[in-house]
Order: sequence, then C-alpha cells, then structure tokens
Amino acid sequence: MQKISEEPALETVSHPMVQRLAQLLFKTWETHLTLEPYHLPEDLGYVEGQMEGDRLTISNRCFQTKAFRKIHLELATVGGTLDILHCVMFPRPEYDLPILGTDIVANPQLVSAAIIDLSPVLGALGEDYLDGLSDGYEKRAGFSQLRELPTWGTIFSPRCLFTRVGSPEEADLFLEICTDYLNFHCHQGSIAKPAPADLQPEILAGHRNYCQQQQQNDKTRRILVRAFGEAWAERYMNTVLFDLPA
Ligand code: BLA
Repeated sequence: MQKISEEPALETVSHPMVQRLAQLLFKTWETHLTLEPYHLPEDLGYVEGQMEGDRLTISNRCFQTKAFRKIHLELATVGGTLDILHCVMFPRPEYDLPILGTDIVANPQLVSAAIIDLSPVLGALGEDYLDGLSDGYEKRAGFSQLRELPTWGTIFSPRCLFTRVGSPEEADLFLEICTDYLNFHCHQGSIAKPAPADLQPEILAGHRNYCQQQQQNDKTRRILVRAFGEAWAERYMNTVLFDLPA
C-alpha cells in the first residue's frame, strides 16, 4: 500500500488540531503496523448531505491488520466551520486488546470536546495498560477545563482523557498525550498473540457493549439525522461507526 502519511491532506477538514491528529494517527499506524485496506460499503466512503442550509461532508479511511479488524478514521465538516475527527481501532475478537477511541469536535474559536481512551473489553483495563498509559494520563493536570463524561460513558477506562482545549499549549498537550497512548497501544497491537479461544464470546460481548453505549451518543446521532434523515443515520451508526464483526 502507498504510504498514507504522504497522501494529500484529507479533503475539506481544516481545523489544525484535526489535521494534526489525523497525521499523527497515520504516522503511528505506519510505524507499528502493517496496514491492509478495509472496504466500507461502496456508497459510504465519501458522503455529502445538507443540514439546515449547511453542507455536511464526511470522508472515511479504513484499514485492517493482523490484530485489528477495523481501523477507522472519519473526518467530517459541517457548514465549513465545525470540524469533527472520529477514530476507532476495533481489535479482532480473537485478540484480548482494548478499543482505542478518539474524537475531536472543533470550531474556529474552541475545541469543545477532545477525548481519547483505551476502553476495556473484558471488564477492566489490564495492569499493563494502566501502567503503560499512566505517564501520559498524568499530563492531564495541564488542562484548565477537563470535562465530565456523559451517562452512557460507562465504557471508558480510568485512563480516559476528556477535555475542552482552549489554547495552543493545550492543543499541543492533547496531541502529546495522544502520541503516548497511540505509541503504546500500536506497539501492543503489533506484538499481540491470539487469546484462548474460550475467551472469544466474552470479548465479542465486550465489543457489543461498547457499540451499544456509543450509539446512545445523541450529539453524534442528531448531526447525522439532520443532514441525512433517521434511516440513513441509523444505518451509518450501525454499519460504519459502530458495527460488530460478522
Ligand atoms: C460529543 N460528538 C460530540 C459532540 C458532537 C459530536 C457534535 C458534541 C460536542 C460537545 O459536547 O462539545 C459529533 N462525533 C460527532 C459526529 C461524529 C463523531 C457527527 O464522531 C461522527 C460522524 N465519540 C466518538 C468516539 C468517542 C466519542 C469514538 O465517536 C470516544 C472515544 C466521544 N463525543 C464523545 C463524547 C462526547 C462527544 C464523550 C460528549 C458527549 C456529551 O457530553 O454528551
């Protein structure tokens, strides 16, 4: 595959923090993993809709590797000003790995939400991850506006970082913590061995729970419904954002 980090910048999305996190994700994936293409349904790779007069543009990039069933990066822009980055790395159910999720919601004045987590699949995040992420997690003390998780956020781990980003220094800090988390996780993913087969049903149940909770995020759903309607939004959330393995 061509080096994804050398491809032209991802269409339409302009917020610098979104651009920088997208580039960081590509670089880190290329450094640690051997990426293969993952094919989304034909009509859902690049999508445009209309939202109360504003255009909504979505572009998706998707990969898979030995240990990851689906590595998904989505960039969305609403009306040319609200930029959204959404990324989830779903492990294959044969592997006992947590689910990496990260999301940025940014307008030119403020990044109202920046989140990164390695969410446990089997009950609680393992000691290896708790230790491996602790230096990065301690850096959260540098944010002045940490946020409370919503009620559906029971899936997130004690290493979850959720904050507003109000200055260039805070933007750098968020990207630094993302670098720490991504390097640790992608390294773990590159050396992971399949788990005992009898764990698989429990792992699948963990993935299902993650997707069910994420689907309760009404803020995501509302944007998709306004631009594309109920049925489309439902299909998109079930098949592109938070699908389960066949
Ligand atoms: C919040 N997500 C939001 C918000 C919007 C979106 C508009 C509100 C911003 C705010 O509270 O300041 C919109 N996010 C989207 C859209 C997509 C998207 C349209 O990804 C995709 C098309 N969300 C995720 C993932 C995580 C996540 C993977 O997709 C975490 C790993 C978290 N988004 C998340 C959380 C909130 C949020 C926790 C705050 C929700 C709340 O406070 O109610």
